Amino acid sequence: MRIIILLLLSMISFGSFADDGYRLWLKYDLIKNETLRKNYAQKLTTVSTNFSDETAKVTISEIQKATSGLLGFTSKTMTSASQANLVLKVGSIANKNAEAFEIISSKNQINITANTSKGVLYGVFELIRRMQTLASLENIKIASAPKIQLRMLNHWDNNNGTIERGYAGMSMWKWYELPERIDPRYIDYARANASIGINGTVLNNVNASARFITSEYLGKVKALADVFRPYGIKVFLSVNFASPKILGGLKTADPLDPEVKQWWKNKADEVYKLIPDFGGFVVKANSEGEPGPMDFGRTHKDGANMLAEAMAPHNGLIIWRAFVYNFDPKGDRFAAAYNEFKRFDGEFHANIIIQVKNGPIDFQVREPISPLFGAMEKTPVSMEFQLTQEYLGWATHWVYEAPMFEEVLKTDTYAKGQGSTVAKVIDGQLFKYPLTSMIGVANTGSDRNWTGHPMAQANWYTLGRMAWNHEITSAQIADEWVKMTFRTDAKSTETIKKLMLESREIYTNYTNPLGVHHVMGESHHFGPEPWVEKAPRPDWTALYYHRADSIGIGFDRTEKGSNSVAQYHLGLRNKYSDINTIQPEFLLWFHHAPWTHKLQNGKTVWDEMVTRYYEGVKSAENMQKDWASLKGKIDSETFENVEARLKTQLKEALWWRDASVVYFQKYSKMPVPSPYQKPTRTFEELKSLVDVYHVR
Ligand code: GCV
Repeated sequence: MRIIILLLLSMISFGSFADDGYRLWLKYDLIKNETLRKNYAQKLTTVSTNFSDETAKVTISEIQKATSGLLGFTSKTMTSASQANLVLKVGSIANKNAEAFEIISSKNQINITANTSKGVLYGVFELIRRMQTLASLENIKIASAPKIQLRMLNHWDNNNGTIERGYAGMSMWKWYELPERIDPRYIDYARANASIGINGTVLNNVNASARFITSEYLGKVKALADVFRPYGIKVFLSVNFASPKILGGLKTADPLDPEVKQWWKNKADEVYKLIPDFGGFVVKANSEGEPGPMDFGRTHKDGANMLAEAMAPHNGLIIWRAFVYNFDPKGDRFAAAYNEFKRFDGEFHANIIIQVKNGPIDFQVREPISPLFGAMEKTPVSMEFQLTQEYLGWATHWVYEAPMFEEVLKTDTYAKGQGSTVAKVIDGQLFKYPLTSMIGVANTGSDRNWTGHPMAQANWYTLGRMAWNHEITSAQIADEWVKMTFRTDAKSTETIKKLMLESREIYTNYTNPLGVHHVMGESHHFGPEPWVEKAPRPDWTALYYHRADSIGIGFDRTEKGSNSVAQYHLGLRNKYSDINTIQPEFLLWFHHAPWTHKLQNGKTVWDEMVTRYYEGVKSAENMQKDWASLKGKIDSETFENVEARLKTQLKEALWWRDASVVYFQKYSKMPVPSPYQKPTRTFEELKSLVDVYHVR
């Protein structure tokens, strides 16, 4: 019997088992090290709680799942703390944050205490994470509290089951089955989110169908809210600004119209009657064809404040997106959001958050920060990251996004002198924002492994962990995630971490070196299409951004050009303004650099661009080699899945490289520098490859 068990254990640890990835990072496979297991077990044989709400039930259930999987027995519940090893307690702790927790362990006991049951749940997940990563439970003394209040996913899911920019199947929300049937997946979704501190979910696309706030749909939304509540997750909805017309039959949706105001008030009352802890509305207004207050000669401020008034009696939030840009032939899309919102700073109601995208253009591969971070002193602004890889190779390219988020959060806005980082803006420290939030556009779908690319699960994981504590580095997050997800030997763990940490730069090199941006396929946003010169709007072309000509390449945003750089505080402006000292990664975001301009490494812009395209491809090839070393070290299903995707990635990296080099060479007229070989495919051949994606 012992032999069979050992055999089974070794099969688990050496990856002979297939794993479909459904369990995400919450894998509770038996810990092989017997001493460690016994050590953990001593502290977890029995558990007690001094609270008995719905959260208590899911907390105990999670402890029992974890112990039975990791340790091979199920913790017994005790009625009194004196009989228990694991004591879960709602009490008063030093940090008054409702989500904070403390973990203190002594020889045979662990105490997790929090001000609320939700805080205890987070503490329990921290404890489980420690066991999953095989960390010691001896003498723990942890006090933890989130740095950001609202840590949220935004699903761009439509009510017909499709997901805008979704690459992992269809929507997980089965609207046609709700409210009667609760898919068990909803519970696993809530567990996964709670385990990383995510406490809000916007269920639907910001390009919102008005249907989501009909009585019919609100009943369905309530069913989901009831599932998520014990896990501390609040539900939000994106709303269509024209709803009073579409649903209410009113003649207008003018935010200053008394009937419109009343319509929204009634709607808010209806929502809160059903879902008393409803989070709020997210609004994309007057952006990319969505309706908004400007349709009626009003402003973003008028629209947001009107909705905020309707929600205020219920403590509901309005999250108003700053992603707005009208085409201005003399302007620069880069500057649009700042121009629109800066002037209203301080004039928004107290329950409004202005949600700013990561990047003044649109979640590009590498963007400088939005100038709005650091500009809004009296209005809370929040960070919108994009987890789904719209511009990062969908689900065939491996891009671990944490280094990108880290880079952005650490960027200094210089708003109040040196050290005024984006992190300090959005966590409220810098301007004392009363509301703080970080959201990620979700990368989940109905695929069995949730995210399509198995490694993209790490991006979801990152959002939660960074929103809780933006001081954790991307390397630390990778370390946790790999250990929890793969539980493999130390060398393999290091290999996967290395691949993760390098992946974003590799992708950037073969797609958008030196700050080239918005050169992806038109509308579907996949693959290279730098030659797009005509689109429904000029600022949807590639040419608008790269501006390649016989002299050089890049968008001049200095004072000689659009002067958008002036929207930054001086410290940052200086970093970007000088073509000779700017970090090469941002060069073409701010300068129209001559092809022959010499970078600090002595190479010309053209040579450095070409080098990066080629080196990016070479690195993509190396990713395959590194991955191959993991055969037998992780489960075979994930191994083969990633192995295949890496092949596609390399094929597409070559496509990006060749298409970009051949196209830009038409302008530079410079040779491909040695030791690199000129692409053999013709421009026409490369151009035609994109058609495959256009018919999707
Ligand atoms: C939801 C980009 C995307 C759109 C998205 C929009 C937004 O333009 O391509 O699909 O729409 O951003 O964030 O509103």
